Amino acid sequence: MTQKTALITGVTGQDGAYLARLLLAKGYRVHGIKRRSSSFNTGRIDEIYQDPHDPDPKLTLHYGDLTDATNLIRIVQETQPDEIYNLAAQSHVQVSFETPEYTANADGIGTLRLLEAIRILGLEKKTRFYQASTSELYGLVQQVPQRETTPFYPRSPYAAAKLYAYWITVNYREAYGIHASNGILFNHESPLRGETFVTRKITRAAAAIAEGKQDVLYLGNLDAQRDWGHAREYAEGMWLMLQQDEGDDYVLATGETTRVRQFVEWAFEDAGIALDWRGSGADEEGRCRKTGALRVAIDPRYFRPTEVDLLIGDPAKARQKLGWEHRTPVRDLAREMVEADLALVRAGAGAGQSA
Ligand code: NDP
Ligand code: GDR
Repeated sequence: MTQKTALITGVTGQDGAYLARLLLAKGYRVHGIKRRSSSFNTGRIDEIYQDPHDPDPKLTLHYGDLTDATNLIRIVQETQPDEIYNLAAQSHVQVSFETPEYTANADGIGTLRLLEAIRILGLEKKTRFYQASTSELYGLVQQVPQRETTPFYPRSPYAAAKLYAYWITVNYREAYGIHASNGILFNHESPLRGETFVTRKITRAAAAIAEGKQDVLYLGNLDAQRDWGHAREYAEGMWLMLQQDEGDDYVLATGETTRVRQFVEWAFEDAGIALDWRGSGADEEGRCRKTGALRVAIDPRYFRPTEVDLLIGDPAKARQKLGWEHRTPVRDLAREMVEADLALVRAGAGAGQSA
C-alpha cells in the first residue's frame, strides 16, 4: 500500500498531538500547521518532531494560520494531502465571548478557507476532510442524550462559529462530492489538556495545593455537567471517520455525565487533600474569600454570559458504523491527570492559578 499523507491544522494542541502520534504509528507522512509565536509552542509534539534537517522527515511543520487563505492554499498545494484534519481553532468557549469576531474568523471562515483550498486545487476526489465539530453545538438543552439528529442551539460565539463550520462541511460534501465528515466530539481531556480548561485547571491546582505551591482554586459554575472522555481515544475516532466509504457526521461521547463539582472532589481525593466546601461561595460584592481550610472558592469572573448546563452524548452511531468505543472511565481519567500534574509539580513545573 502506498504511504498516505495527512495534514493536521492545530497540530500543537491537545488533539493534534494525539492524532499526529496515531498517524505516525500507522505509517503516515504527517504535515502540521503551527502558528508563529514569540515563545516555543510545540511542547506537546517535541517528542515526535525529528530534526528538520532529516532528509526524509515523517512529521513536517509549516507556519500558517486559519485566518490566512493564501497560506493555506499554498500548504495544501505543497503537501497534496490524502486527509486533512481541521483541528485548529480558538477553542475556549469563555474566551470567545471576549474575542467573538476573531473566533468567527478562525473557527468558522477558517474551515471554509480549507474547503475552498481543496476545491481551488481540484483535490475534491483525492483529499478527505475532517472537521472538529463539537457538542457545544447542542448548547441549550433540548433533549438528552444528544445524538446526530438532536437540534443545535449554540450558546456562545464559539459555538455559533462552529455551527457555520459544521454546515459548510456538510454543504461541500453535498455540493462538490468531497469526502468530508464532522466529528461531533463531546469534551475530551488528558494530561495534555490546555491549562485553562476546567479539568486540567482542577488537576493542576490539586497537585499544586498538595505540594504546598498554591492555596486556593478559583472556579465558576460547579453545577455544569459534562460528558468527559479520554482525548487519545477520540483521535482514533477521527481517523476512523476518514476510513469510511462515504463522509458522514458522528457523535463521539462516553454516554456518562459528571458535574464539575464531582470532578473537583475526585481530583482532590487523588491528590490526598481534604476538601471543605463550606464558605466557598462568593460574597455579596462578588469578591472571593480566602479562609483557613478553604481550598476551592467561587469567582464570578468564570461565569459565562450564557452557559451550557448539561451534555451527555449517545455514541451509538459511531459504535455501530465505526466500531468506535471509549475505554477510559472518567474516574480513571481524573486520576491519570492528577498523577501527571503531581509529577510535573514535583519536577518544578505546573503550579499557579490559571484563567
Ligand atoms: P487546543 O486549544 O488544545 O488546540 C487548538 C489548536 O489550534 C492549537 O494547535 C492552536 O495553536 C491552534 N490554533 C488556534 N488558532 C489558530 C489559528 N488561527 N490558526 C492556526 N492554528 C490555530 O484544542 P483541542 O486540541 O482540545 O481541540 C481540537 C479541536 O477540536 C478544536 O477545534 C476544538 O474546538 C475542537 N473540539 C475540542 C473538544 C475537546 O474537548 N478538546 C471537543 C470538541 C471539539 P497554538 O498551540 O499556537 O495555540
Ligand atoms: P467547555 O470546557 O466550555 O465545555 O468547552 P471547559 O473545560 O472550559 O468548561 C467546562 C465547564 O466547566 C465550567 N467551569 C469552568 N470552566 C473553565 N474553563 N474555568 C473555570 O474556572 C470553570 N469553572 C467552572 C464551565 O462553565 C463549563 O460549564 C470544551 C472546549 O474544549 C471546546 O473547544 C469544546 O468544543 C467543548 O469542550 C466540547
